[in-house]
Amino acid sequence: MDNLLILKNILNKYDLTEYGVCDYSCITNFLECRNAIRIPSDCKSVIVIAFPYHTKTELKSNLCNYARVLDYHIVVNDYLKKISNDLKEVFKDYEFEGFSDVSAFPEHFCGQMAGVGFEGRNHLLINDRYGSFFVIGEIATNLYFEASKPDFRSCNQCGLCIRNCPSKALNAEKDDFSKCLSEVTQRKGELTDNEIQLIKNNGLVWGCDVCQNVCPHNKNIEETHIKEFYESVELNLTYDNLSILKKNRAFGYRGRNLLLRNLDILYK
Ligand code: B12
Ligand code: SF4
Ligand code: SF4
Repeated sequence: MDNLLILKNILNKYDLTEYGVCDYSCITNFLECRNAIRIPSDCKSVIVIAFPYHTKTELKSNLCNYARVLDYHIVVNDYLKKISNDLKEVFKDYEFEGFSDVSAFPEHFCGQMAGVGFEGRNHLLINDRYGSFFVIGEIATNLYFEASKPDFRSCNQCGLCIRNCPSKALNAEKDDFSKCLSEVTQRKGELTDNEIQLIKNNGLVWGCDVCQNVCPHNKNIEETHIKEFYESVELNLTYDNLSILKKNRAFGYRGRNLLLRNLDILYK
């Protein structure tokens, strides 16, 4: 059987339909990451997979969408391990190494090259089925898979993400992600008065989804079918559930003090 068909059958087993393959040789913009040593030395292909996480609730929340569900690093890496094991059973002589987020791969770029989605002006990758509400996981391998067709479509360039960005990180002149509310909520140490006000005005303890919520490509998208996500929704981080959520949410790694600081900004 053809390599791609075997891959398709394995991913179908996990109901993962939005994926593609990017040639390793086309990646020149690697990020600095301690995990880089796990990339197979004779790597040929990168299998890029979209993991949708939106649970479509309209209720008010003090967390961005991905932070309302089980830590995607745990969930995605678990899927990637299972998929890698399945692949290894068929292709015994080859290596398969999974990564997500904590990765030397520039995941936007790899996703675009693998045809998983196109780049939005808000810097997020947009998929026809799930909009931009998915995280990316990839498997690097020294087995050659034929590369997918890259997705060079453009978003509709309506400018809504720029006009609504609360921190002006997205800017018609020049974007500056050091201002991004998502970045501010995870920055350790003292925040400036403006940054404190930004957290207060937006009512968010962790992350920001404004540039996704306003995007027309996110209308009528499908919600997640990944049970680890839809079964674990917790809308708010509170003083009471902090100890529990710290253990299994993507924000846990930043530590209790930072989360308490953000809660205090909002509620004290
Ligand atoms: C650092 C980081 C951040 C930083 C900086 C973000 C930034 N845009 O620079 C902060 C903390 C602000 C952040 C915030 C968020 N992040 Co983040 N982040 C990352 C991380 C770890 C590295 C990104 C990076 O530094 N890339 C390197 C720089 C050079 O790339 P770049 O700025 O995107 O630019 C390159 C290309 O993308 C391209 N490019 C840039 N812009 C454009 C535009 C067009 C039109 C085209 C064609 C190309 C292009 O050219 C550049 C040169 O190579 C990635 C994971 C990873 N390993 O890739 C996740 C990642 C990008 N983040 C992700 C998410 C979900 C978010 C948030 C939505 C989380 C939230 N809800 O709060 C926000 C969204 C903010 C935003 N609008 O981008 C997801 C994106 C999923 C998706 N569908 O696209 C990723 C891929 C993690 C994952 N595993 O899924 N993030
Ligand atoms: S995540 Fe929020 S602050 Fe950051 S660019 Fe998007 S809208 Fe702006
Ligand atoms: S809000 Fe408009 S400009 Fe921004 S990413 Fe979506 S379609 Fe593109």
